[in-house]
Amino acid sequence: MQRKPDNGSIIDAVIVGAGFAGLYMLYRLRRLGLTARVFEAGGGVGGTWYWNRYPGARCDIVSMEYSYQFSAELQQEWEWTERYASQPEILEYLNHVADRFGLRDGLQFNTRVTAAVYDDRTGLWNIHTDRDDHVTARFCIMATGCLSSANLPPFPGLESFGGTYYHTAAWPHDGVDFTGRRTGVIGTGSSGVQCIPLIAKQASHLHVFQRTPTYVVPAHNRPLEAAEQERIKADYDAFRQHNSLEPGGADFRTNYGSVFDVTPEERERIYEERWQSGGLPFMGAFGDLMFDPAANRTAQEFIRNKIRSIVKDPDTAEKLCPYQMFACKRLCVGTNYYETYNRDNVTLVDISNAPIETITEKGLRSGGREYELDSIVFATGFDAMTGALMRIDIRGADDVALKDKWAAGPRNYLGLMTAGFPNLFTITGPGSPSVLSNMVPSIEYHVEWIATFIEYALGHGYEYLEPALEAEDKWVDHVNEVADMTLFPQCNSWYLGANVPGKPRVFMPYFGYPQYAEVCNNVATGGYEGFIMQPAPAGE
Ligand code: NA7
Repeated sequence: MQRKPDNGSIIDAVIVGAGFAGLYMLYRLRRLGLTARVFEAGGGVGGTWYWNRYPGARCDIVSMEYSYQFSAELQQEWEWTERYASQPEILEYLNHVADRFGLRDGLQFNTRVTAAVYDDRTGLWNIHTDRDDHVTARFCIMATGCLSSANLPPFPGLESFGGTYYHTAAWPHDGVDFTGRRTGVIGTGSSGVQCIPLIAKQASHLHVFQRTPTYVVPAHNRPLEAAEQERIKADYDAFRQHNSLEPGGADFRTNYGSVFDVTPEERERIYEERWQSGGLPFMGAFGDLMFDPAANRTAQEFIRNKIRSIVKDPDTAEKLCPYQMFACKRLCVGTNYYETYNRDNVTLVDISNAPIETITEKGLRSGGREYELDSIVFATGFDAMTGALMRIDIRGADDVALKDKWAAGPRNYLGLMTAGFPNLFTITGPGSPSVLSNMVPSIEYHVEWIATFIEYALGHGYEYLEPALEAEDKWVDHVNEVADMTLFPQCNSWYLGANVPGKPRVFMPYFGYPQYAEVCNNVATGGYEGFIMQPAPAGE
């Protein structure tokens, strides 16, 4: 059913989401002289950084890289205080960006987009919200984020729980005090790894319920020295340019040589050096780590040995040892993570063979035993990459639902547009480097690409943009071929949708930021090959 727009006028674009992507998209469209409105479910800017306020929440990409580069002035004037920015600091940064670039009047908070419906007659999108907004726009741009739809598995009995419970991705704004509380954390991905050491310091006892152990490398977070910051700022462009050529678009100091080019002693030395310097660049130690299982096993063994050397109780250490491919689930970056299991008030419960049967009034039951808890923290992750899109009733040409088109997994061209949904863009959607890259440069790349495409199209009298089905099919095949060359698809990760029961098992991100950017640059400079561009439908 068609509904009338609230004010009868047509705007150029609706943007869904006010995180890094939505804010910058608004800025770029305004610079083109276009009208745009941003709807955001949260009560402020920030996207995933608005919601994920759990103790210890911080980015695992260093702050000098996890930041916008579109404005040289912004880059120069903003001072990060730590090597890895905490959630509050990132939120402060995004609020500063919203103010500095005068974006606030384009943002509408506490408003969830419920439906986006394309009108074949007019070539316009009708966007509806839970606050009864009905807006008509030429373009609909999904800046909905990759990790924004929280995954709370349907544990039976949750409603009977007599204590308090929280999801890491919907954390109370005034914080939670676990002092004196018997607490359980379910989940040991990045969120669990970050919050467990801090909750352990407060709780009277902490039970960690672990289904799959993950590889955790130390962050070695520290204050960011002024000299270090100044050195980068002296030639920020060169720093950014260098990083954009890395596979993940971030400075992993990638060594493209093989694990087997060096002696076992040299390999150990290199791993140790990476372990001591900390963070995700551990993945850059050798070029074949994510391609050759034998190479990968050497990193696995190094980390398992580290766990055994840190964790005093051999039984607990063994339970913490992962055996899946290293980093094929997102590598976690922690602070005192393994050390926390040496505390007397922390117990690791291996639920790999004894899933949580039910939440009870007093706690939860697993393996036939009841654990009494005052608080439960669900660190159970996200319906990643597609979850936020699927929550919106998106209908394209001929009233086809995106849910139906993507029932067997997402399909699109360049991760940017999907056939049958004209003028609908996704920023860092599946089929693009997104979560396998430094998100902020990937977002900026997409925003600039989309803005340039829209400018080009409107300049040529085209108001109808859609990828050709053939181009889309080829791109989907290519994304899969590239993924299959790597070890990433080889374990149950959220990259594959494996963490959400019933979700189709498809590897969603594209591996290789520089290669991806090259393809997209060529498509643009070649006159947008693979896209259908036409004048707007005549309408009524
Ligand atoms: P993740 O990485 O998806 O981790 C979720 C954790 O929750 C993981 O250990 C899961 O075990 C566990 N989980 C999920 N469902 C269940 C059930 N039903 N029972 C027990 N345990 C469960 O999410 P995060 O929030 O930690 O991190 C997401 C990304 O945010 C991260 O990768 C960074 O990019 C930032 P599993 O491994 O599936 O066996």
